[in-house]
This record gives sequence, C-alpha cells and structure tokens, in this order.
Amino acid sequence: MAVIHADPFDIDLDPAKTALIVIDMQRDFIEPGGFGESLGNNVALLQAIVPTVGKLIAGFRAAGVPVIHTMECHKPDLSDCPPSKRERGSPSLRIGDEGPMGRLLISGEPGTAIIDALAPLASEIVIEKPGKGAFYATELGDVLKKLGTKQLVFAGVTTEVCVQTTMREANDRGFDVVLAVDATESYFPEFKAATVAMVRAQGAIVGWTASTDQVVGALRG
Ligand code: TIU
Repeated sequence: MAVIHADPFDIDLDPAKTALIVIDMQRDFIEPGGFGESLGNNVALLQAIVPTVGKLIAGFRAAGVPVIHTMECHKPDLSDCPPSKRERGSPSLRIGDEGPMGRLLISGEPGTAIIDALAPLASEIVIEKPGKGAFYATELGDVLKKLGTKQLVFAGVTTEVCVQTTMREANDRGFDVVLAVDATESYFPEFKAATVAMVRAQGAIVGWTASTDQVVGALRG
C-alpha cells in the first residue's frame, strides 16, 4: 500500500488497483486559437501546470501504474454533439467550426490533439468523450473494470468542468478519487479553489486532494 498524506485525511492507495486519469490536456483548451480561447478564456493560466502534469505522468509510468488520457471531442458529422452544447452562448467560434488549428473539438483535428509535451505513449489508453464526464457515452467504465481499477488519481483541465464532473461520476461508481491539486487548473482561479475545497469537505464527500509530490512520493514508496 502507498499512503498518500492527503486532505482531509490519509488514503491508502493500492498501486495494483490504481490508475491516473489525465483529463483533456488538449491544444484546444491550452493553446491560443482553440476552443477554450473561443469562449473568451485566457489559456496562459492552463499552460502553467504542464510541467507538473508531466511530473505526475512520469511518476505513474515509473511505478508501472496505468495512465489513461481523455480528450473532449466530437465526430466530424457532430452526431454526438447535442445542439444545446454547440449553439449555447456567443463564442467567437463554435464546436466544429474551422479555426487556426482545424475544426474545434473534432476528433482527428490538429487542435483537438493532446499537447505534444504530454503526448500519450502508444501503449496508453486514450478515451474520446463527447461530454464533460469521461464515463458518459464512453468505454471508460469497461476499461477500468478490465484493469481491476478501484482508485483513481485525477489531473488535467478544467478543474470545475471536466475534472470535477468525472470525479463525481467516478465517486458514484464506487471509486476512491484523489485530485492532484497542482496538476489541475481552471480559467477561473476562484473556481479551482472552490472545487478543491468542496471535493474534500464533509469528510471527503467526493474524494481526496493531494499534491503531485505527495502522490508520486507515495507511489515510489
Ligand atoms: N470550458 C471549460 O472550462 N471546460 C471545458 O469546456 N471542457 C473541459 O473542462 N475539458
């Protein structure tokens, strides 16, 4: 067992039953010209966590614990994109529109890819998801069942949107969930702070929070 000195209390992680889920570290959210910026956000905030996410991934790879990556994206014909998602608000570009990095949030487009610095290994699982939560309309549940996974560590973007939604989905499905606080980010620092606080409130009502060093250190033993 690997003991993480987490908040609100320690958690025993069984590396044989654990996986890292890296949520949506895609060019579309992190680089200028993508979906995130089209919504009016400052993407520089998200770029700052890239080295820390890299350190977390490296720690899992070194420990031989699975790393699973997710990508928020849709089919080219948009058949898996609800009109309510595409048509909401008044972004500068909508999902499926042609931007400087190709069509926004469309599977296979350059801007939809995971950033080069955090590129998945050929052996790692990549889940394409049409929603905020990575369990909705994907194979993630089956993948984790096959791996025998019971405990999940989370990193990625954005904290209060796709990361928190997936953590809540996982918690309801019986997983222990741990958020690596310095390996996640929001376009809104106050939303990140609120998410971190609400996840671990009420005796870990959703899950635990810990630093990347605490998680990697625990895996190293
Ligand atoms: N807009 C925003 O904060 N997030 C998303 O749209 N998707 C993810 O969080 N991945």
